[in-house]
Amino acid sequence: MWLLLILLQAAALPAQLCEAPGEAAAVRALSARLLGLGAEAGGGARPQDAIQHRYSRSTEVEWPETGRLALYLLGLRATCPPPEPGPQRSLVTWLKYYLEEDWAGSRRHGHPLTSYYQYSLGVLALCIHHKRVREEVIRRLLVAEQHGRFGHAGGSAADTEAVAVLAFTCLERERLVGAGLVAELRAATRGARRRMVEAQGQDGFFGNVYSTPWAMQVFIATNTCQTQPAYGRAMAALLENLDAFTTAATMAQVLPVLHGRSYLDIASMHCWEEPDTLTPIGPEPPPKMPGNKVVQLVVECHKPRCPQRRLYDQVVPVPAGASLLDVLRVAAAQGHHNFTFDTQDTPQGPFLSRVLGLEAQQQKRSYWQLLTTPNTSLQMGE
Ligand code: B12
Repeated sequence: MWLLLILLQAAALPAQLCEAPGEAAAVRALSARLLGLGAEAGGGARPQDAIQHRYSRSTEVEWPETGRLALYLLGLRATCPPPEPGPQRSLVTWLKYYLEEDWAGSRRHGHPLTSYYQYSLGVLALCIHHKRVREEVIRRLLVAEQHGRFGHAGGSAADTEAVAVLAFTCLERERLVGAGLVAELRAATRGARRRMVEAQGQDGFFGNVYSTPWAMQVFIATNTCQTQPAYGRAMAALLENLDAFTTAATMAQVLPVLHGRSYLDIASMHCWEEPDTLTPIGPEPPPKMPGNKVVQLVVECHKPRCPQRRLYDQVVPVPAGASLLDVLRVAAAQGHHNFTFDTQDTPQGPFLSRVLGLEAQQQKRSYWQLLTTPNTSLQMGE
């Protein structure tokens, strides 16, 4: 729900430079679908009450929640809360603390306890709240960017790179760092933008469809959206593929861009009442495909965790339109081959957390990767 808040106010921002050409109806429909998801997930407690409760309960941190708190604070600010001292003040302090924990973790382990993606979100959210961050904390991100340390095993670094560069641009724009560091951040931003343009795919995407909105925010935030042809190509590709954005998290990442906005605009929003004219649209059931298919479901786990590499290899008959999640459910229901799995709900959808009793361990940076033969990483499992 907190992701949603950033978007609803998009219309209440100052003059627009990078607006999506045409397609206003499709963009509005996407906003209405996100509103529908928010209404579904909203349930009882208001998100701000739940968050306040969580952070007032204890002073002990089990594991930093840098990214979630950063996103929440960005969303909260975008809803134009009453001026400080308000609830956001203590949350900003928590975020600063989490970021420090992540920084200390990165010195010990060579990477933040959460991830560089969450670390970047933390720096960005603090910057949007005009909070200074120690130079050493910023330098950590800068050095990671300069040395290409943003990738996850088997995953693209495009999303993280873009969020980090947005954070750099914010620090520069809000004048929260000294002249020497500004020059370095500016150089890193320029370099990253050039690499994004060079790596743009034939399909118009920077990375894939989901990382493209983040990359486009970089062009918006650095006022290069109008002069850079790669931005126009990416926008055209995005408008052709809006159906790919079905989860709250991905919708929240794409909608600002479709309004020609970046998260940096939150820092200078003009707040006023908006007419409430958007009607939520509930999620549509996926279209039914006739017929059946068989899927070869293989589970592998590497040493040292598993002495035996291949843990499962069975054929699973499913309806033609079945998602990976459907396949896993059918395999589990088959029972006689003892297949089991578990998922965790995230704003991104159900995250596969346990297979055959083996749990993904965030703290040990192990996770279940979804591949299709021979070795292609899936973009989604639903
Ligand atoms: C970091 C990251 C990961 C890490 C997460 C653990 C960690 N150490 O942080 C790891 C490497 C494990 C990971 C795995 C995968 N990821 Co990932 N991931 C990200 C990234 C860069 C940041 C997520 C984050 O921290 N968000 C901020 C925090 C505060 O929000 P959160 O909701 O708490 O985040 C959690 C969930 O997002 C979850 N998560 C991460 N990835 C995915 C993917 C899916 C499908 C789901 C349901 C959940 C999920 O882990 C996050 C940390 O706990 C995003 C980029 C983006 N644009 O969002 C891609 C992203 C979410 N991942 C993506 C994908 C495709 C995957 C994989 C399916 C890749 C694969 N083929 O195996 C797997 C998930 C497999 C599974 N077991 O279900 C896509 C999702 C696209 C979509 N359909 O919505 C994204 C958008 C990247 C992209 N541009 O394609 N990912």
